[in-house]
Amino acid sequence: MSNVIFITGATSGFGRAAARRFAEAGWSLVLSGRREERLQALRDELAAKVPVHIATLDVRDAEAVQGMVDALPEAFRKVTVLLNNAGLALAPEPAQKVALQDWHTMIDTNVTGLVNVTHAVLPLLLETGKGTSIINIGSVAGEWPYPGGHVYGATKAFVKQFGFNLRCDLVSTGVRVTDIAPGMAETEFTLVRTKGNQAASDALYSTTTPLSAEDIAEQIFYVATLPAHININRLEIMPSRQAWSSFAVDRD
Ligand code: NDP
Ligand code: 8X3
Repeated sequence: MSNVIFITGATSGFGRAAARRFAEAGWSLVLSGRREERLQALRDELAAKVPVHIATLDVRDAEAVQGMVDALPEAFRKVTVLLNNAGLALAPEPAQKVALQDWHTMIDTNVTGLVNVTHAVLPLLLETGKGTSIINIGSVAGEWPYPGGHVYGATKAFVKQFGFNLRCDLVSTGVRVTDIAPGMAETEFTLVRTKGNQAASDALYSTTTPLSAEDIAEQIFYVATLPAHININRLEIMPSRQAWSSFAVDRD
């Protein structure tokens, strides 16, 4: 029986690239996201190579998440990797200008959604046992503050700490936990963050060399396929053309 990866947010960016990378290696795929037509297109692309199960899912809906996991066909229940990737940033402006709803949407998706999926899939990982992994997509924003990061960075700090705490409880179970924390990567992330501003997205990425979705998929694959006795706790990855900046100081 082949390994199974369960991916949230498989319709775009890192999630879609990961689906392609794991398919190349013969893994069975459980692909979820809200945009059904994209899931269907990805299944059409990959189903000739590997078994693919698709499910439209909003990770914010705990009942729907549990229902989807309960309804997984037998061939997809022996989950080897849970890739908690679905997430988003909104409102890249100062905190004092941000609508409360945008903060809620980030918390509901990046925190509550990730917790919903982890809680529902964990029993399957425990059943599979040794060598399985929960791979959470955090961010450099979970470690390093920057202007406009407000709740987004805070949700990714939650992702990191939740993963570390999970490790403490899962240490004897064979289930590994990793926080993969990318820096700037060109996906639909900025298009979503700016609510559809393609010019802003192009401007951010076009004058530097960002990470690609495939770069991160390769790191996910690396972490997932390490020998069972190795756990990478946190993997922070930036483009070589991105680094930290100096502290902001308010002056007279
Ligand atoms: P994309 O916008 O390209 O992909 C985001 C994915 O998340 C989509 O597949 C989207 O699917 C899914 N998603 C969003 N909201 C929900 C929801 N409520 N329920 C289910 N799925 C959802 O961005 P990335 O690939 O860049 O983002 C993936 C992860 O990486 C996110 O957690 C992001 O925070 C993180 N990240 C991104 C970085 C970057 O610079 N790109 C850097 C560091 C971290 P759909 O809309 O179909 O539901
Ligand atoms: C987002 C990455 O570089 O915009 O998670 O903070 S960055």
